[in-house]
Amino acid sequence: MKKRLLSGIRTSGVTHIGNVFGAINQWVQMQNDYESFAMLADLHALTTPSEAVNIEKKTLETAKLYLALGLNPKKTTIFVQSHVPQHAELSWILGTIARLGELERMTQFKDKSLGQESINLGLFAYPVLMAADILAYNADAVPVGEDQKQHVELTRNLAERFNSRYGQTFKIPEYISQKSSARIMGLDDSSKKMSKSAENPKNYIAVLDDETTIREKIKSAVTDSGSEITFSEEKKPAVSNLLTIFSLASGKSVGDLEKEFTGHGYGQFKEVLSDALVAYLSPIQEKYKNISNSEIKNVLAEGAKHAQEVAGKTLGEVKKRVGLLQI
Ligand code: AQP
Repeated sequence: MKKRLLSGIRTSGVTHIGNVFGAINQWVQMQNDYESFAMLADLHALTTPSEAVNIEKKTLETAKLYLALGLNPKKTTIFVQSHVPQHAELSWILGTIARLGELERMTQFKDKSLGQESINLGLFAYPVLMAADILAYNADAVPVGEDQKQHVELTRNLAERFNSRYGQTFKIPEYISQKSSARIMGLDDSSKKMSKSAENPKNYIAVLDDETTIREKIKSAVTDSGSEITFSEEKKPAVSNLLTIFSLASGKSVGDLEKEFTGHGYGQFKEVLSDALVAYLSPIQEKYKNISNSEIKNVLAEGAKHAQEVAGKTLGEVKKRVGLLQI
């Protein structure tokens, strides 16, 4: 029997190359070997209301990007989180075994709540919902960027706690990431990750950015002191990030790129990097344009049906385990 994979993206902001290199490309590679579930996390988007604007439009846009980036609905169940009510139900049950202290330690919560006057319960409970997303499918593998590692660890802890309290129910999922792409940094600040909620759009390259925008953003990307194009996360974090992006977009190794640009300045390096990004993103954008709303809605309807079946089975088992009345 194939192992199961589950992952997802919040349907807020724009999908950027960090999401693609850090997460989606792994799902595309793994869909041949795993029974795969790719979620559009619209309930998670609601936890930051200022970012959750045009959520319906963004859900359709992100779903189309899943297809354009290579997810195949015959191999991957593509579905919207809010179409599968079992996620919220399981989240409530897991919330009864999660501890306040462990949720307070989540760095994403600390970062996102910093400076906020009032913090909503959803933002605090986000990692419990994420645990429910994963455990509802009894996923073996969760391919995500490094920023989500702590949430997968919490999921493992909750699964173990549930199993020991109520009997063996959940598999313990594994966090999967690729070292080279697990943390793409912002173009405007190489000490912070590239992020869809960044205030400055020059922080990221969106998958749907046009050629002019890509060139402008790369031109204004920060670099480091000195003029050599060499990889050193400590000494040259910004240039190292650009080399990583270049390598992922072109398929060339970082070492080969260092050799290719020995003796060249940042200006020329950035121009050729822009060429590589345009060449990488253009065919994806072309595919995206050709996917109609009705086509993607059909994919999501099919996906919801299958996801509900699988998650429904898990929920039935969980309710029995915790002792809720069955009729
Ligand atoms: N910079 C990144 N490098 C590598 N992987 C990344 N991911 C996100 N940013 C990077 C991975 O993409 C998947 C979807 O994440 P998301 O929907 O949370 O997108 P985001 O850009 O991380 O969104 P926000 O709102 O700016 O930040 P957070 O993370 O606070 O929600 C995940 O697998 C993520 O690891």
